[in-house]
Amino acid sequence: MSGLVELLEWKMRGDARGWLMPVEGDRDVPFEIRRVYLIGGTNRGIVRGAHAHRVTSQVAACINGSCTMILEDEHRRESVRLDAQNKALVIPPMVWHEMRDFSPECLLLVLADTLYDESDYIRDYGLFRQLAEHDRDTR
Ligand code: T46
Repeated sequence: MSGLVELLEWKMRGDARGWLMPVEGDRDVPFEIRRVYLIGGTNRGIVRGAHAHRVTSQVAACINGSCTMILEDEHRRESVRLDAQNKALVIPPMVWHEMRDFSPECLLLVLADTLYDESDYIRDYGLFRQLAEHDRDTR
């Protein structure tokens, strides 16, 4: 069984003037991008996320500072430190995710393949486990 953490390494193009990092839908992320959001101003002790999405796929990278992302599916719970602008994490649908240990000035960029829809969220952990285990049993 492969791991839950799938990282993408975005290419940074640099010259004497500094760097530029392009991110293109269907090329640098595994979907067409329909939504972009940024998360900032979060203190170290705060936990964000703590939900899964029914259908949305996302990719997240800390474009400043760092944070830890915890991922969980029906089989396993894994964590990864997002600590470089070009280190992007794939967050598939039906994966519980939490963000913790935000560094000062952390800026988390998230790209999604859907528009915002609250009904896509599973925010109840018990319900998430039930649905994930049901999916596994019917596969
Ligand atoms: C996720 C993790 C990584 C909107 O109005 N539009 C949006 O596109 C989003 C993402 C959120 N919102 C509103 C909904 C809430 O009133 O922004 C508020 C904060 O959202 P939430 O509490 O869900 O934020 P996080 O940091 O817990 O989770 C976010 C995303 O919502 C979520 O999809 O995967 O970051």
